[in-house]
Amino acid sequence: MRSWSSPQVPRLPGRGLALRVYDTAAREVRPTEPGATARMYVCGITPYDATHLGHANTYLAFDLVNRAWRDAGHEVHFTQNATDVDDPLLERAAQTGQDWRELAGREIELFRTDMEALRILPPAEYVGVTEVIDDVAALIARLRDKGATYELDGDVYFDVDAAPKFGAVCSYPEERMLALFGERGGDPARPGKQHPLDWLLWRAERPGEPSWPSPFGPGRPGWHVECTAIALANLGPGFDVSGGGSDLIFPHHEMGACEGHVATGEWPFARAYVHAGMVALDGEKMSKSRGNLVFVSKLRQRTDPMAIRLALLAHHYREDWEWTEDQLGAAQARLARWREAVALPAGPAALPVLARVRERMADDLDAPAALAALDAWVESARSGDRSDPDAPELVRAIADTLLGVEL
Ligand code: 5CA
Ligand code: ZN
Repeated sequence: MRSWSSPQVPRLPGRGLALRVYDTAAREVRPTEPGATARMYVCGITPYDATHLGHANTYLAFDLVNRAWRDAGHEVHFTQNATDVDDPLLERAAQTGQDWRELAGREIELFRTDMEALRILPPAEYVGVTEVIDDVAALIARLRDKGATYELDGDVYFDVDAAPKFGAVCSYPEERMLALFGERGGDPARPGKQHPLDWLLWRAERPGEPSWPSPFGPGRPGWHVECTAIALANLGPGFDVSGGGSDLIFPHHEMGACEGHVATGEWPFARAYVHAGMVALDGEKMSKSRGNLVFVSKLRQRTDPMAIRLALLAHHYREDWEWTEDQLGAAQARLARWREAVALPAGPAALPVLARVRERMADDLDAPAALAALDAWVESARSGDRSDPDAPELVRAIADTLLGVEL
């Protein structure tokens, strides 16, 4: 489906450093080592109740990856899905008496508008799951041919014992896996399964639910295999970064990695698993099911989206943090100070700022330190250091290119 439009990204003098990020699977910060084209898959929204600040925080993190790679001289091939058919979406549509397709379409459109306003670079492919059901079914058939599946009352399951790498992404003990699987859409207690952690690949048609034809009969795909199929079809195995919020580590990215491995025989499925922290409100993770949400579209009615972006950038992407209104005020004040400073006819030399921001961002996307480097330049400019007439323009470009903040 349609992606969203891209902001301009100015070229900076010189070249950015090789990006290092925290890889959940390796449990350490490691260099990304992409080829000429870096490949990234970021899990998209389930389109109801979009776009809240938790979503925005996660997509901003991967936008910083995208920008750092480009600055380092890579092309970036970025793919994202929208989970436009799934249990919670269908439940919400039923509760509110809406057509599920209309609900999904409206929320996806709102998401696009929010992403554009936040200057998030768009994916080359923005893929709705309902557009590619045949591809997903073909991947399930491949898994079946490898002997990794079984049927239960017409549904198709992945047999966890057929996945030699199971656990390699999350490194969680089985007890924790079982608890999270139950909380995050899995069915550990379903009678008849061979193992409680076996996961659904194809759900046979139920009365009143949408369904598509497939080699396994009419039905719809399970969640994890959708992203695996979309990533494989667009990026191929061994892509550079698989991304999402930390609530996707298990089961979603663990199970997706196993599907990719068993289907292709190649490991790793993604070379790095990168996860953003969770944004909370009133002491709890912001989530659609709890309803404790702050929407980007609501905030945009009363503030510049660049202030929203700055408020998010003030937290390291891996931090779990709580949204409070005063953070928006602080970001608005920072934005105003920065804009005032880059409007001056000259300022202190900015090449050292560029070097510092590049260095900090290449080290696992240390945006708070990058903001501090720009703050320091802004304070010197405001207090009268006017030695370099080219500096304000360069600072404007640094903020835009590397942080996505338009001044
Ligand atoms: N459609 C699936 C991924 S295939 C999904 O998780 N959708 S979602 O709408 O629930 O979340 C979209 C993205 O936002 C995911 O990467 C998720 O990890 C992230 N996310 C959700 N809630 C928060 C939160 N409170 N803080 C930070 N990120 C969040
Ligand atoms: Zn996903």
